[in-house]
Amino acid sequence: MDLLLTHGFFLDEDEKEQRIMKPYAPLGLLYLSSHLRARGFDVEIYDSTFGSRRELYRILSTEPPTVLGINANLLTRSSVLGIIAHARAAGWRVVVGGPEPANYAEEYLAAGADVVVDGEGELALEEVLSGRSVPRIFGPRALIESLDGQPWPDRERVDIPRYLRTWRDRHGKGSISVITARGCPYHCRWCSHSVFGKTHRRRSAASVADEVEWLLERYQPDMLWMADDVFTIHHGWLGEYAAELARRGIRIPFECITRADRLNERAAALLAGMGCFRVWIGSESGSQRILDRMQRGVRVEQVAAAVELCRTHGIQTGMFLMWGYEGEEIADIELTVQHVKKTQPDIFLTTVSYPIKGTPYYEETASKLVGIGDWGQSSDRDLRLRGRHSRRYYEFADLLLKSEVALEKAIGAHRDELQQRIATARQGLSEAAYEVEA
Ligand code: B12
Repeated sequence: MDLLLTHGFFLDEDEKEQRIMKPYAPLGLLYLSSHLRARGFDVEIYDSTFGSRRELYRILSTEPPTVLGINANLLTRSSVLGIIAHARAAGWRVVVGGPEPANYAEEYLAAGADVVVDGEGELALEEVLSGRSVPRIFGPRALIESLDGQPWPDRERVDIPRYLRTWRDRHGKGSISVITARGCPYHCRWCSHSVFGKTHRRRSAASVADEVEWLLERYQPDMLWMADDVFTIHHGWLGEYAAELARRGIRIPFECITRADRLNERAAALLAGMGCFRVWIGSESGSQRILDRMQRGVRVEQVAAAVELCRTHGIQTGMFLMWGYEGEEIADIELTVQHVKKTQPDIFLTTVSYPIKGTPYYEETASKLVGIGDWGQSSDRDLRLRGRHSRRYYEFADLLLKSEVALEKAIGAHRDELQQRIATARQGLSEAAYEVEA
C-alpha cells in the first residue's frame, strides 16, 4: 500500500450525527483515491464513518507504515490530532488536507504532521507520493483544468450499501451524494473558501448524468443529494443536465442547495421536472442590513419569492438561518422572525454564527476572539466573541422563532378549517334558501 486515506469522523462517537443519521461517504477522499489509483498508486481508504478508533489504531500499528493522508475539517480537529499522534508513533509519514489544516498549518506541523496540503489534493498528493521532496506547507498549486478528465469518486472503496442501509433503517429511504462543480464564486464573509478559493469549475452535464445513471444501476439509492455549494448557479447547465437525464429516462428524487437569486421560474420548473423534492436556501437573516453586512448579495424579498416559487412547483424548502452576526440587534432578530413566519419554509435550521479562520468574518472579529480551552481539544465553533450576547440569549431567539412560526402555522391551519366551514355554510344557506317549513 502506497497510501492510506482516512478522515477522523467516527459516527459512533458523534451523538449529534447519530440523532440526524444521514451519513454520506467522504467524497473528497474518494476523488483522491480514484485519481491516484488511475496513476498506478496503491491506495486504500479507512472509512472512519462506520469504523472505530480502536480498529484504525490497530491497523496503523500492524500494517507496514507508508503514507497516511487525513482529511480534517474544523469539527474533526481533535480526532485528527489523535490519529496523527498514533500514526507518527507507528512510523507513518502523515499528510493532512481538507478545509481546515492550511488555516492552522503551523499547529498541525507541531502536532506531528509531516506535510500540510493547502487546496485541491489530487496533484499535491501525486507529488508527495512521487518521492520528490515537497515543502512541509504545500501551498495551493494549479487547479485541475478539466474536471471531466477526472475519474468519478472511488465509491467502491467504501461501503455504500451500508450508508444506504443506515439511512433506510432510520428514514425509510437511502441517499447518495454527487457533486457537479468545484468552488463557489460568491463572497459571503463568513464562508470558508479554503479549498477551492473563489473559483468555479463545472463538469459537463453528460458526465454527471453518466455518473448518476451508474449510481442508480450499481447502488439503487432512493434519492440523491447534489452536494454542490450552489447547484442552481448556471441555468444553461441545468437545462442541459435535465435534457441528459430525460434522454436516459432518469427521474430520481433529489435535494440541493441554492441561492435565492439563482432561482427563477425556469430553474424551478427544471428542478421539479428532474425530481427535486427539496431545495435548501441560505436565508441567514430577515434583516437586509445584516445580509448586506454579510455581503450576501441577496435581498430578503428574493428569499421570500424563492420559497413561494418552490411551493408553486411542489418543491419543499429548507432554510438556513444564522444568529449573532456582527451588528445584529433585537430588531434584526424580530425581522428574521417575521420573515420566517411570513414565508413558512417546510424546515428551518438555525446556527449561532462563528468565525472560521481564513474568512473575512474572522479577520473582522479577530481582535475580539477568545479561544475556549486548548486549541487541540476545541474547534473554531468554540471561539467566543468578546461583547457578544450569551448562548442563553440565542436560545431565547430560537424559542421565539420556533414558537412564532408554529403559532402562525396553527392559526393558518385553523383559518383553513374555519374558512372551509364558512364556505360550506354560505353554500348551504343558498341551497336551503327555498326550503320552508311546512
Ligand atoms: C458535503 C459536506 C458536508 C457533509 C459531509 C458528508 C461527507 N462525508 O462528505 C455534511 C453535511 C455531513 C457536512 C458537515 C459539516 N460540514 Co461540511 N461541507 C460539505 C461540502 C458542501 C462538500 C464537501 C465535498 O464533498 N467537497 C468536494 C470535495 C472534492 O472537496 P473536499 O472534500 O474539500 O476535498 C478536496 C480537498 O479538500 C483536498 N483534500 C481533502 N481531504 C484531503 C486529505 C489529504 C491528505 C489531502 C492531501 C488533501 C485532501 O483534496 C480533495 C480533492 O481535491 C463542503 C463545501 C465544499 N464545497 O467543499 C462543506 C464544508 C467542508 N463543511 C464545512 C463545515 C463547517 C461542516 C460542519 C463543521 C458544519 C457544522 N457546523 O456542523 C460539519 C462537520 C461534520 C463532521 N463531523 O465532520 C466547511 C468546512 C470549513 C472548515 N474550515 O473546516 C465547508 C468547507 C463549508 C464552508 N464553506 O464553510 N459537510
